[in-house]
Amino acid sequence: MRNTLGMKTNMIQLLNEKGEADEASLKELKIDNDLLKKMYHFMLRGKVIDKKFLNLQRQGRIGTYGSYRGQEAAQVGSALTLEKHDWIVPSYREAVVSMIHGLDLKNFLMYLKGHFGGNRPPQNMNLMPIQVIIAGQIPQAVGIAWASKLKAENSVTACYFGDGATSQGDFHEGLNFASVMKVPVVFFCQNNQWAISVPLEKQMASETISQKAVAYGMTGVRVDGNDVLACYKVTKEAVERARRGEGPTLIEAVTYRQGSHTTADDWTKYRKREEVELWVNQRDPIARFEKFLKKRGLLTDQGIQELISQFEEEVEAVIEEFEKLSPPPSYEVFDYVYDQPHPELQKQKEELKNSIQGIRRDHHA
Ligand SMILES: Cc1ncc(C[n+]2csc(CCOP(=O)(O)OP(=O)(O)O)c2C)c(N)n1
Ligand SMILES: [Mg+2]
Repeated sequence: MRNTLGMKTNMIQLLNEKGEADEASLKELKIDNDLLKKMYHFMLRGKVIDKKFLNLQRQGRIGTYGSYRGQEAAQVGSALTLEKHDWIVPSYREAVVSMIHGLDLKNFLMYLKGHFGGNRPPQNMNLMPIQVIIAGQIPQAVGIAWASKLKAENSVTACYFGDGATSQGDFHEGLNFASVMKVPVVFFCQNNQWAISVPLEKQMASETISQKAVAYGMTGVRVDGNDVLACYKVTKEAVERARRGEGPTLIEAVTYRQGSHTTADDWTKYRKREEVELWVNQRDPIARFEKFLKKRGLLTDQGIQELISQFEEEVEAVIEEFEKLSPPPSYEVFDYVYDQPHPELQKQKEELKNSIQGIRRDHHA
């Protein structure tokens, strides 16, 4: 059996591509109009930010950038089920998740602009730094969840990663440990069907990612990742199970990366234009949600334009303010390695500082 996306079943969907929702589930989940609008605002804001950042990279104003366009529903639907005291352990593609959890745009810009402190989330936020090592964050997330279990903090850890990460040893070790120790963790895999230029079928022989949960004795769920309502439902249920002490869940959110892997990549070299166009023109998560919201009388074309302008102004203002800052001195590179300063690194930092000052003196002489 195939669903409206033409994909294999067992994929949970609450909102179809015509913009029709399963009203009974909405009621059951207590999704009211305010929450629907909140979901939409975060998705649209994410889209505006993503577009702006791609342009900034093209203009040489930030470093390499990895677009998350097309994955907004998976990120917003899942992140909105978490409490502030829950932990988020992201990869590099979850900017929207991190911002929902409280990370401000300025912090994200600092990272993209290469500030050494830019990948250090504020101390009062239960958010881990961006992880670029594929799957490296999975055992770390399990450790965090185990610690919060031992401390009886009642917090849940949401660990995000891509389809490619499921081929790494860290994924399997992490899931096994989490299940054996029954730790409160939700593994949220954004299956965007590509690991740079490697398609899913070339990196695994199993039919789905969610079925891998069976081997570890945990719940596995496959969800339409372009359906914000379904992503909200399955994550909410997984978070509740974890909070009740019933252990981890593996969620596979089936979605699609509409753009290139990063600005250092060119998807035209390995993907068919028709495939990309299908997902961009017919399966876009934001367009689908807009259809639904319009039918419900919660959104108009004019309203969309007003929101876009509002978000654009907000982003412009943050960028303008940020670009007034001078770049960080190079010796700051030593400041973010260890929690406490290390004498050898301190020595190296002083050396670099002195040599920079020496260069400046020679330059001015
Ligand atoms: C351990 C490791 N191996 C290889 C890489 C190079 N690399 C960077 S992104 C990537 C693909 C990851 O694909 P996926 O997990 O599906 O995430 P996506 O980029 O699609 O969100 C690879 C192989 C890396 N960063 N870390
Ligand atoms: Mg991927």
